[in-house]
Amino acid sequence: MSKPHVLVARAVFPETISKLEQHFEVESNPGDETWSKAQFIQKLKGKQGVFTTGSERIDAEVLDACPELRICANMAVGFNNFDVDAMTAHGVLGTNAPDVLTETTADFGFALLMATARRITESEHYLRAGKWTKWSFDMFAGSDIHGSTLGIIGMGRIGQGIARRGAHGFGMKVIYHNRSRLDASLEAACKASYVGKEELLGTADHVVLVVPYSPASHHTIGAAELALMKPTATLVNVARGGIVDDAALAVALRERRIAAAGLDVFEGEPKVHPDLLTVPNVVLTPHIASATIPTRRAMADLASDNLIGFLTTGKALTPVNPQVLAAR
Ligand code: 8YV
Repeated sequence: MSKPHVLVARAVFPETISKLEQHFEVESNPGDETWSKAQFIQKLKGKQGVFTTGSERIDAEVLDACPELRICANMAVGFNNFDVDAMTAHGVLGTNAPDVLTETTADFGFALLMATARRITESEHYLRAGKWTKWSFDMFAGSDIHGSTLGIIGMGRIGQGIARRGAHGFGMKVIYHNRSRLDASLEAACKASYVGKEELLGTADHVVLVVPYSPASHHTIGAAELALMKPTATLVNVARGGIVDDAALAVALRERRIAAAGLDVFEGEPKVHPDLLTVPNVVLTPHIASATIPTRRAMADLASDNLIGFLTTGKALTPVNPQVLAAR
């Protein structure tokens, strides 16, 4: 019996390709070439599965052009690159890679918060530029983390990880806003209190965004929300580009309407709004929150296990549209 055909859309660990090759005829992208949508569709034609990394859009155009496709396995917890309704209508399963990146991403969210509040990169740039000729009492004075109020918008697994770090490690008071309130035991574990979004924005010293992207969460933070924040507050986005209106944020930072921001994700990334590149009070990182080798291996393993499980036995570990499994 011939093996199913699978496309791996981006460069990944060689071991991931070897593992997939035990089960499938694999076409991969070892040079990590950037494919246009037309090239992607051309390569995907005739394949039953695709390994994606979160940046390849799977929509009706792709699905109509590739009727043999049965599964798209994302090496990412976020799956806003999937048009889930169109996939379900075409009987195509989507899978994501949750849990395995939770603690690594929460570590990074906290690191970005600390770098932002304590002006670590801004002061390093100053030193590297040879501008440090004399110490002064208020040089790069930032804001405290310990004992401050941490406001988390989006209290899923990663949000809870950041809350636990803040409450237990740094004695922060944690408030959160989420589509639905957590049950009492989870709130107790995170020492977190549920508040409305406006109250959170007006109260928190540090606001961290960990909400999934959808049309409903587009520009969760825009000019109006930034205006509610304290002028001393910081904002961190480790969620998705588009959750923050980057142009409005650049204005708020330049005019010091908030103190600082830390961004790992951007609207239209890898492009970054040019105004963000010129304001000093923002820490910018290139979407690396889950980037440790053990975690990226675990994400690649989970995505490949989903492909192997579904195409060989009809089962998947982490489906995002399980109705496709139920309909089989
Ligand atoms: C990924 C992420 O590394 O998992 C996610 O949703 O944002 C990151 O962990 C990125 O999407 C590329 O795979």
